Amino acid sequence: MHQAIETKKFGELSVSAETALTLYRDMLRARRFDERAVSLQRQGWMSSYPPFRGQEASQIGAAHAVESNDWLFPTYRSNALQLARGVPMSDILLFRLGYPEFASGHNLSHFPQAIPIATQLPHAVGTGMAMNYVNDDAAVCCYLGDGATSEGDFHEAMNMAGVFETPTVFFCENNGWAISLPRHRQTASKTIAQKADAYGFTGVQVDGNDPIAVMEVVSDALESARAGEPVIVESLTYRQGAHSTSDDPERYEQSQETLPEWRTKDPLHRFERYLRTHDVMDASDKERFESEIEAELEEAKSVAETQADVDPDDIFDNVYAERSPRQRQQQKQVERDYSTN
Ligand SMILES: Cc1ncc(C[n+]2csc(CCOP(=O)(O)OP(=O)(O)O)c2C)c(N)n1
Ligand SMILES: [Mg+2]
Repeated sequence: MHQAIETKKFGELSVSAETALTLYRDMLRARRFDERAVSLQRQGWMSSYPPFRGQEASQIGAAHAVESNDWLFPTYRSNALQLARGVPMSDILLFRLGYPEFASGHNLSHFPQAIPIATQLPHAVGTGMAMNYVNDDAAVCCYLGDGATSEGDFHEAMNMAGVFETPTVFFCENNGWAISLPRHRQTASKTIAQKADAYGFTGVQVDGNDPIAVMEVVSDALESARAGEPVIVESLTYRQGAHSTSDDPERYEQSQETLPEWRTKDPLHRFERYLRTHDVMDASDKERFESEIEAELEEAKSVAETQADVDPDDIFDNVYAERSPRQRQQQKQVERDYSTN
């Protein structure tokens, strides 16, 4: 039953030193962005933020595998992925401040972050069907968490992808948690990858703390998807921080299953040690990256702070062609709330 599952673990350096250094830089950049975003939220700068600390290798590895014309379907936790894909830091900050996505006009085959769990998956498969209809060789990579695999949307999307042979890669970041629910309470399946068996395609597990392994596995998966065989990649990673800045993991942490040490180790520190051992980078590279990233963060914050105030009325746009009576009622309520503040 499990022969469709392959496992790849941290191995030999199989990419050029230049690529490895770029992966490291992107991971460091994502880590510093995440730290700054949490700190800004704590200062009251934005109302909430979902940290991805611990998932940098997984997301940056996956971002480096997709081609520029491939379609991405991210979630609220995919900020590292979006940064590596070229979405400016200021766009992500502005989105958290309530502005529409991609305020800078970034437009690289990139769907908005899905906040409702798993709703992006049928959309991703539909986009894959569209690629087949128009004979476009772009593949579709959609991102989901372990918790999303309990949703009907996940199973419908997997089923359609298998039947219609859509060019879809399901990249599942298994970070051990769906808010306070540990992975072993989410599904009785031994692995998430094996769920592919039921839908007639391949499932692969990868060490999500190894950016090179993730990049290779996702590249292979995309190649297979382009040839008409979808793949689900289960990236074994770990959420080091809280689910969101409104969450307190100390209240449920003890319910975690026992995870092996490699799983909970810090991917950024591990990759840095690995690159230094292989003489791919030294302290001066890191210093240079740190100062470039700090300048970029400052610039992004000031871009976000100098935007015109967001118009609360925007939330009613792009829902229906014409506002329904209920929406008009809600709109009046918003107007009243804002005028009294
Ligand atoms: C349809 C829907 N149901 C419930 C929620 C509330 N919710 C927000 S995050 C989350 C857990 C998701 O866990 P997982 O898919 O593992 O992603 P992670 O947060 O770990 O990245 C839930 C249940 C939601 N956003 N959408
Ligand atoms: Mg999760």
